Amino acid sequence: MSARDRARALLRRHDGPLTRELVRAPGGHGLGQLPADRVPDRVVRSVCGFCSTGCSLDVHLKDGRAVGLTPTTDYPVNLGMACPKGWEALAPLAADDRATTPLVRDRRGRMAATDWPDATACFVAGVRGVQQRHGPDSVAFLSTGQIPTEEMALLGAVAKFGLGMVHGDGNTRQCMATAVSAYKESFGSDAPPYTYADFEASDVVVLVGSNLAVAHPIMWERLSRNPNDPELIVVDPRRTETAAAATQHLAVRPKGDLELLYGLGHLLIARDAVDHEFVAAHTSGFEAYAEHVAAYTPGRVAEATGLDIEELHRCADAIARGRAVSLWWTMGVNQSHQGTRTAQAIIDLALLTGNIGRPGTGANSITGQCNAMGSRLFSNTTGLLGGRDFTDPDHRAEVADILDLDVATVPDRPSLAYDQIIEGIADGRIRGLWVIATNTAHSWIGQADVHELLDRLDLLVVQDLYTTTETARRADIILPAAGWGEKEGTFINSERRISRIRKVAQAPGQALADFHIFRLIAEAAGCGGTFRSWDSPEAVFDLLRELSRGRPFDFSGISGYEELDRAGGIQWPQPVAGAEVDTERRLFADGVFHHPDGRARFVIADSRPAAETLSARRPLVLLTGRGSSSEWHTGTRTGKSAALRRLVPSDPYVEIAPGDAAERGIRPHDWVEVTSARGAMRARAFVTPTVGTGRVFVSMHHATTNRLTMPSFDPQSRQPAYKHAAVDVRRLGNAAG
Ligand SMILES: Nc1nc2c(c(=O)[nH]1)N[C@H]1C(S)=C(S)[C@@H](COP(=O)(O)OP(=O)(O)OC[C@H]3O[C@@H](n4cnc5c(=O)[nH]c(N)nc54)[C@H](O)[C@@H]3O)O[C@H]1N2
Ligand SMILES: Nc1nc2c(c(=O)[nH]1)N[C@H]1C(S)=C(S)[C@@H](COP(=O)(O)OP(=O)(O)OC[C@H]3O[C@@H](n4cnc5c(=O)[nH]c(N)nc54)[C@H](O)[C@@H]3O)O[C@H]1N2
Ligand code: SF4
Ligand SMILES: [Mo]
Repeated sequence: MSARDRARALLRRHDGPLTRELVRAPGGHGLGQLPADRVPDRVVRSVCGFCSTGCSLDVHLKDGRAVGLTPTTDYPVNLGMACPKGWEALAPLAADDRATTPLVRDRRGRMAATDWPDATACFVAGVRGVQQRHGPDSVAFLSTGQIPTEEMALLGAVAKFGLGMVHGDGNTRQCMATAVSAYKESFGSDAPPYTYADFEASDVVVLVGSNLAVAHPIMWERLSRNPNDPELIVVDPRRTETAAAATQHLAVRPKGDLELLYGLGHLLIARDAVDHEFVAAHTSGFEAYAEHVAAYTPGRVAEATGLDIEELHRCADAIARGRAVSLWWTMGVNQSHQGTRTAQAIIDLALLTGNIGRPGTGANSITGQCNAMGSRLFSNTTGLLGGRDFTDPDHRAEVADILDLDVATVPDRPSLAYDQIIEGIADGRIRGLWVIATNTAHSWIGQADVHELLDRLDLLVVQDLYTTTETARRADIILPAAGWGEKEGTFINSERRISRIRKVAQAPGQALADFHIFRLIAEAAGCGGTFRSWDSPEAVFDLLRELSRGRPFDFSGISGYEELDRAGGIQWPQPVAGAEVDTERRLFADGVFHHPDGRARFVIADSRPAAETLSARRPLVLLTGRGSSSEWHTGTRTGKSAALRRLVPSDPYVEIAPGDAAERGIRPHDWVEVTSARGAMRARAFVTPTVGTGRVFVSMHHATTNRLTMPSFDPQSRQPAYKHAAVDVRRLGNAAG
């Protein structure tokens, strides 16, 4: 059979049917009031494809078509709730700008529609051509935390073991890299220890750099069900919706967290709030920690953080008194020039006070994307499949053995990280890039350079749902992908719960699940045989179970998809087949951590200044982040829902404090220009005291925000520091918008 015929045969098999099972009889949520054409004849259960909360959704099918959805009531995550994005999860599928055929740039520079055999042949010829001209390392890929684990694993395997790429990273670098490096060093493995029930079981909850009410609304709902009338301490320079609901809001100076956390350690030791038994039995490095924080006196910390000494004492008192203290962090910590050390200072506090392994406790990194947790284990980017190391010959041999590969195809060098790949484009080492389910041209830090660099590539392939993303518009080849709802696989949520997503709609035109696109590419590249056993998401799930065996996240005891369906999602680890397990489980109940000595480590460091200093010309700190619970990142999906669009401002806006606005003659709703040393953006002034004097906030959802951000990185995790840059704001004439 020719390559073209093989591709056609594969294609026929890939255009598979919708999920058949009747998961649950339709009912509940007022379905009786629906118009006749919306009353479902079947309901299929899936997990939401936006954030890492992992809410279960019952998708309504009528005559084989998805006509609506309702949040699942009997699911341990969301208990019948969903945020606006979850309710609108089907809307992005029907958009006009869906990529429906492969597109390849022709000789005259225009994108021309073609079929899959031709597009995959062009893809392979393009990749091979660049590799032949500039060396095997000159083509890299950028992947994502937003496709099923089975697809990520296949992508990483085809790219590295099939196409010979060495370099690949993903958007989880922008997001979770810091938590990964912090956990690995402190606990011995990447292991977020909590279960969502912990939100309800604490009597003290500390949120550091997390706007939970906006970014994780259903976790926020879980927290509001806490019956203990908990002390809620929010550490955020801004008075966010989350901070406004706190019993203590510590409006820390941006990037002052490390000093604050050491200052709290100092005060807790002074109060003898140390769990000596736990520290002695289960940790190492306490003496050095105690010595280190001795220097972080309340006076010094107040000075460094802009907080009052009384605020520090009040916070330490609450933590000291707490019986079950949980500490949670998100991007206010991870996206910092010293993110890893800051995350570890949070972990230090949990260890110090013995707040780990019990209900309502933990040092808990909240994840971002629906399957960032899957990408942390199986994306095969900077780490080898299953949390392994490319440079370790035993690890390479293990993977080759499980996957029946020639071990010589497994790279023995680690990959460049995202920022190094971008740098590689700048210095000519990287000439080809394959971008899957991420929108680099909008979301990467320091956007002005990135646009120019993407345009400089010999080959840019973008695999996305849409032809119109900032990145797709620069592509030489667009591979049209099916989206959430149009394919099968599993996600892993923030609390380590593995759940299924289901095919409830047909992808439009020739669009295919990423899984099938990777299979077609392997076939076109002549390495289809290597991946013969990877022939369905469920078959890959079996390979992943094998790859997990004996690792800290071992889920080899899950028999397969059918068991996931029956249990309604299962948290890792699950090493023993057939074991009766709780639906809500946390790690480290036995006090045994993943370092060889079984102990968790206190890690300490000195605080360093942020990369960019403020000046008379640029006296304001720029903070960026999520704007509302109705917007998702670069807006390619949420922007397609009329209902969600109505819930958000149509113009870009910048939050600025009343004093800072008055000083610049800026009135509410004026058009202004925000400028940094790298670029400028226009926005409406949203004059509000919540942002704090000397700071401005711009949401990441605007295409122009990352013109302003300053490319600087955490040295341990290489995560971008999106939340600190020096800027100024000036008023524009009112017609300026
Ligand atoms: N609606 C919606 N929800 C989402 C997403 C989305 O795009 N839209 N994205 C998902 C993803 S991928 C992620 S990673 C998460 C992110 O979830 P979060 O991290 O909660 O969201 P952010 O708004 O990025 O940042 C949180 C807060 O950090 C604060 N901050 C900035 N600098 C500092 C600092 O120096 N110290 C402290 N303590 N705080 C600081 C900001 O003011 C902001 O309020 O959200 C997920 N959920
Ligand atoms: N200034 C600033 N910038 C930031 C942040 C910040 O706080 N401030 N946060 C950072 C963080 S935490 C994150 S996670 C990143 C997110 O940044 P991105 O990953 O760039 O943002 P998304 O809009 O989620 O892009 C996902 C892309 O994948 C496509 N897609 C969706 N589903 C599928 C699928 O199933 N298959 C394929 N092939 N494509 C699909 C979508 O259409 C979209 O184009 O942004 C980072 N950028
Ligand atoms: S909270 Fe997250 S997982 Fe739940 S419905 Fe909203 S976006 Fe989806
Ligand atoms: Mo993220």
